[in-house]
Amino acid sequence: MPENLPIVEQTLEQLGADTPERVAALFAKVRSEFDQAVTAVSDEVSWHVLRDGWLGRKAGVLALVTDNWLKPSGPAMKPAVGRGLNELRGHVESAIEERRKQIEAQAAERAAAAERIDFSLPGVERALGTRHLVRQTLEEIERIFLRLGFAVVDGPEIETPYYNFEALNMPEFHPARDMWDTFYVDTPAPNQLVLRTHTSPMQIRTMERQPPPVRVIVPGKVYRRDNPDASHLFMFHQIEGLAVDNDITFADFKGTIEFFVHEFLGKSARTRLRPSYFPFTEPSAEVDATCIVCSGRGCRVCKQTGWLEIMGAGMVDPAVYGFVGYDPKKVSGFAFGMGVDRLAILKYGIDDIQVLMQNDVRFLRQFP
Ligand code: FA5
Repeated sequence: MPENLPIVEQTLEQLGADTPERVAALFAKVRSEFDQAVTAVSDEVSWHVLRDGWLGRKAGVLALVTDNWLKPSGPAMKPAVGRGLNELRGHVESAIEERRKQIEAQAAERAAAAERIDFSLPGVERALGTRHLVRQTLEEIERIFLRLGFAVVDGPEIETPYYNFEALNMPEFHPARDMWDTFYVDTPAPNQLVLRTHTSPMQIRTMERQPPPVRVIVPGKVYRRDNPDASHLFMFHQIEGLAVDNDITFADFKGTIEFFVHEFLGKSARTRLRPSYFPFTEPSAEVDATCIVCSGRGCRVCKQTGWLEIMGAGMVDPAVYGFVGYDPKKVSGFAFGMGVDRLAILKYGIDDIQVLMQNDVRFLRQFP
């Protein structure tokens, strides 16, 4: 109950209101108190206080007027009191309702103003993403081989042992399978699947699909159970190369690789071939490039040798042609498989291959 309205705590008798005029004067006083109170209401909270103070069932002003003025009054005064009370109630209820609408409208207006867009404000600058360094390297290598007339093809990352091993001249139990520590997919025995350990299965799939001549590169992910260290990942990228035609020689291979290394690492980079072994090439070689971190002087990245191995390669073993229906007496060719992640760290002088997979934006931002 509003503090400045003690009159509603008293009866009409106590107030000495014994004529309809005096009663009307009392109602007028109450009404003017209310009018002041309702204009002072400015928000939802003070509106609730006003409503409870005036319309509250037990202690609201109107309830007190009913209890203290109307109920105790005798038949002579009752009609005047009743009329006064009805008028007051009608006025109070409609004014309170009116005020509620005003307050709601004001709140809605404020919310709309807060949402209004100021087109003159400067925009929020969003950092543009960049292609990952490995992807950039893949694409750069692709461009070099596209210029040499190679086509780019894709292949599945989940392979059958037939393509990953057998057709590459490694029958079951062939010891060379141990060269690649393999992830096996959990499938029932006769339908064994592996995560490809290299991109070489695509040599077979490509030759199965088309007659010679073939000139393709195959970029993609490969998987091995290798322990990660500064030069090893268990998921990395290779680019397979395959060129098969009537009279391709080892000299063609050397020329192609030298061209590639000069384009990719620069004219001062040199290559060397070391004899090696792969079941699907004969002869086989490993290709080293001069370490560009130390220009061949020897450093941590090249383990003090001055050279970094960048690919395995060789002339396609005639036995492989048997798996794809090519005539080994008519065709010859070379194949190679290069480690893209290794080439990326070599080119950019990164001393730990694992940063390529950590996706630390502070690292990635250095290669816009
Ligand atoms: C192969 O995978 C053969 N398929 C390559 C090949 C293709 C030979 C065609 C002949 C003809 P190798 O296991 O050496 O070979 O891997 C090729 C390259 O992949 C390596 O030179 C190296 O650059 C890269 N590499 C190998 N293991 C890892 C690894 N754990 N992490 C990152 N790069 C690797």
